[in-house]
Amino acid sequence: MNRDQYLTMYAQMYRIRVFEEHVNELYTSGKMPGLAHLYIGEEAVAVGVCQALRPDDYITSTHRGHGHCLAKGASADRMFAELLGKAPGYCSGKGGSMHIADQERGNLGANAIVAGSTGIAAGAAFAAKRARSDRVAVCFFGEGGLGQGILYEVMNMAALWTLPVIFVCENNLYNEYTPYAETTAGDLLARPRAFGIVAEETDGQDVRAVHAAAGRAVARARRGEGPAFLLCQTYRFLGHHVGDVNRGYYRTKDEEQRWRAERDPLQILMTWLIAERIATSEECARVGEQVRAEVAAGLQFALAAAYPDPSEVDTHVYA
Ligand SMILES: Cc1ncc(C[n+]2csc(CCOP(=O)(O)OP(=O)(O)O)c2C)c(N)n1
Repeated sequence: MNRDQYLTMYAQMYRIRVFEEHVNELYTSGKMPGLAHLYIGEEAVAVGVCQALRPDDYITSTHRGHGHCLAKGASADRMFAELLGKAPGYCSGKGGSMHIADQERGNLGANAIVAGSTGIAAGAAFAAKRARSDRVAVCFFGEGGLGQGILYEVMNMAALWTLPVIFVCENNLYNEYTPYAETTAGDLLARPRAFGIVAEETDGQDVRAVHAAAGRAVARARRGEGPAFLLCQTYRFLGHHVGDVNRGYYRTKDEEQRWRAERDPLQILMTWLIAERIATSEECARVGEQVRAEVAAGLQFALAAAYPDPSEVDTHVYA
């Protein structure tokens, strides 16, 4: 990895952070319809994985999908437009936060059904294999997905058919308001391994660790060696969704403050870049300023954009 690649990873994580801060503000000030599940705190997972992918590789995403979409190369202006239901949005404003997709960059879509998109990713991997391309498909899912039957059907097929699919489990410790340990038995990595799938655990707050682990999984899949499973240990800094502001009944403020102070993925990368003399704190600050300006301009674009014409209400909604 060279300096530019590290700074790109820093900028991508920063872009997700700032985008989501705006989303939180849009929602709490009543400007955004629907609901949003923020990814703040988990940025290193999406960025570390997507930086190991090519533009023509596929991803599938979740209800907590803004970070995946931005990390795969989407731009903030059209994403804000989508969240606000505006015409220039990636799905003409008809998908919103939980159904955003960006086909041009291989993002086959967010999905509100827990683990629902694992089957779509395996399908994309199957298609890539049949077409004799070396594209791979990544499916992101939360550890709540470990309780869904579809994941096990998909892992079984992916292993049997040696599909180039990488299962990225984002363990942020909570399924909605329930600690995952109360719902999930046994050794998590033993589950994919039971199907013969190579599985690895990584520090989801350290973008370099995620990137290295994802790189290994992607290289195997491209060589035709089949699926892999990446367990990324992470934490969401905010609520399950934007309305989940009083979290005291399921986790403590102390715990949240500890993660923010000690395990912030942006801080971890910046500290390392400075310690290794790859970038100065001023250079990192400049990257942050540029990203802030770009995201703010994207928001203004979306706020000023038109809603879709009412005559289009039934276009793009049926296949
Ligand atoms: C099949 C299904 N069951 C229940 C829900 C309601 N639900 C939405 S998010 C969520 C918890 C998801 O936890 P996890 O998969 O760990 O993802 P996280 O929200 O932590 O990112 C649940 C149960 C759903 N969307 N889909």
